[in-house]
Amino acid sequence: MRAVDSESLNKLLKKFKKISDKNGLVEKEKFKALIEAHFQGSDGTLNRMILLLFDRDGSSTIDLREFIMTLTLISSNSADWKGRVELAYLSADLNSDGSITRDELRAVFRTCKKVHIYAASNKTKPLDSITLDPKLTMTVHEEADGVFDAIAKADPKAITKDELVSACEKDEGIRKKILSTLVLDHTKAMIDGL
Ligand SMILES: [Ca+2]
Repeated sequence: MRAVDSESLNKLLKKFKKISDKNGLVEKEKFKALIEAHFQGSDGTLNRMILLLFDRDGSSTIDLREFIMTLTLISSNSADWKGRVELAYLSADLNSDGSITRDELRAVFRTCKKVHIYAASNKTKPLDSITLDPKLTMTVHEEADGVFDAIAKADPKAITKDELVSACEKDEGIRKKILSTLVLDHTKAMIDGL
């Protein structure tokens, strides 16, 4: 992990203090409320994806160490694609069972499409007002399936972390698509706005 300068560390500490409870934790529900306020809407997959970026130990709460670790990783401009692919892996394994299924990847792609529409509207379209029509849903699923089928090797039903990392290493196209599922900029903006 790259070192954080003390100024940005102080900033992060202040933000964390704002949102954490008396036990020094950010509860899942509190975090969910922050996400829904930022995106002006409720999307279960998005809530889960962003929580998973932070909640490394799966405790459903975010502690200071997790908060700083993830934001440092998000903020670093380094070309550490591996670290980012690992984040993409964490947030796409929606049920945290250690692999990504076709349905999980489809759900992630659908949510990312909605987030892209939200961002492209300059945030004038609340996330809650965005639905994908059947045709667009099919297109998004085809895109997700294309990535899934290119990666799934040992088990055609699920992608492991090793498979994901190695596919991203070999194929820049896959890497780009996987990295585009990360909602890091939005997450950073959400925290910056606290
Ligand atoms: Ca899973």
